[in-house]
Amino acid sequence: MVSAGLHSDLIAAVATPPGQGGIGIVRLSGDGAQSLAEKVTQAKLKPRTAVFTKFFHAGQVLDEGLVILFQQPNSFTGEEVVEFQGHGSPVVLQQLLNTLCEQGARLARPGEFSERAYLNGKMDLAQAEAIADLIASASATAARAAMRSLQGEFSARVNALAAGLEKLRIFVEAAIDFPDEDVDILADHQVSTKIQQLRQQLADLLGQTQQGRLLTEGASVTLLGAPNTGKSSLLNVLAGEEAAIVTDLPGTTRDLLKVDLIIGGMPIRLVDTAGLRETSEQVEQLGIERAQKQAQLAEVILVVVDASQDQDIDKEVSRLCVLSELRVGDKRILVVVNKQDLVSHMDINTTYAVCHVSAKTGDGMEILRQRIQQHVGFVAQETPFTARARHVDALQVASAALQQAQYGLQNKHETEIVAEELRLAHNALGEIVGTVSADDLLGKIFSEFCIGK
Ligand SMILES: Nc1nc2c(ncn2[C@@H]2O[C@H](COP(=O)(O)OP(=O)(O)O)[C@@H](O)[C@H]2O)c(=O)[nH]1
Ligand SMILES: [Mg+2]
Repeated sequence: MVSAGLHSDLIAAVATPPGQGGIGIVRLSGDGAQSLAEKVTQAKLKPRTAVFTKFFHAGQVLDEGLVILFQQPNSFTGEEVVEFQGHGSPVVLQQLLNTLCEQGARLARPGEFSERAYLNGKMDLAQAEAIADLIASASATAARAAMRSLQGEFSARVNALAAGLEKLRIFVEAAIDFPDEDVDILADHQVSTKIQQLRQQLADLLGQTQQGRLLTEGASVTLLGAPNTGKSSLLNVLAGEEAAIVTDLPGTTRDLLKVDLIIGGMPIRLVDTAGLRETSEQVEQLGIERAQKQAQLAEVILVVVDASQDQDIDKEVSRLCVLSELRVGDKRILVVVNKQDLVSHMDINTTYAVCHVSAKTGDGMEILRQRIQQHVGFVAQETPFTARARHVDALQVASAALQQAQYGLQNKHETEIVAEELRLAHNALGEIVGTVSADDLLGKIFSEFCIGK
């Protein structure tokens, strides 16, 4: 971990969202924050005490408001921090920021306050990420889960596993360093049992982490089907607004149309696409190519068919799969039989997951929402914490390494391999919380934050 001293040049940023508001906050962090703030306010600041004062620039009053000093290390960043709470005018806040920058501060990069909090040991990496997740949370469920991550519940689970792994590594490394010991430590069932236990705990954590990732990052769902089956109508009903143009002319939708919605607390990006058919029309053909690409990327593909067309569903879906270059039987497919209002009976035979709806009457839409949720694999009503794809990847790396370690153990001559795989698993866990981290990883994580966080 980098020491505080290396990173304490003075940084400043507007911490409240852009636009007008009752209050606007400028945050200042680093060595000399107090003396700069006292110069700008001509007031004497006391730690954790709100001081009502004017903010000056070149003898002129810019604004007035509250100023609060937080002394090192008892602040968000762990450095000397001052918060200026003025009026929420973008112009005035910018002027205050300019004043601070003219007198020794510089503009903070996105996420730099959180990055410093991490570098100064105020929180680990997963907790810092949880701040961004909390700010971006799209539902109350996601916000609660992000808060639990921020409080360290996810990190604690990772750390517990890392501690177990560390103990095991010490044991195994000892076996390598002292090969002449009478007992062959690795032949002992203890190591195998322990690896098995860790694998189980890792699998449990991975399952919950995947749920947490869905809650944070959501899933991409694409509507696909022949023209006029009601894809755009379904998008409008699910979105609760007339986002897409609906007509009875085939070939209306050409561009991809994306709407963000929440289903069961989970963010979903729903994408409407051009109807699949053979066409010589150039623009429509380009739209169809986009539809194909989008379907490749989707986590769930809603293949929409028209109930009033008397057809073999499996055959129709296969035909659409060929048209869109998908594998027949693709597990991501959920067949949506639309226009149920036009048929009196339901006699449908298909090997796909299927759902009957009417975009016109709204029948079956609630079940469709549930099916989408199930198909994405989102099950937990109350997900214990938020997580990211990065965390899922790291846990998968750890899991694969433990499996390799177990193979190595079965082959008694591979003590070094067991040790190496355990080290890889341990490292992967360290990357999640940031005890093991590459600089480019940090840069990538914090650059996704907004400025002032
Ligand atoms: N009766 C009935 N008509 C529908 C339903 N859904 C869509 N339509 C009609 O089908 C036509 C094509 O709909 P649209 O959403 O544009 O289909 P798309 O080409 O797949 O996007 C329009 O005239 C819609 O009003 C439905 O559930 N029942
Ligand atoms: Mg359409």
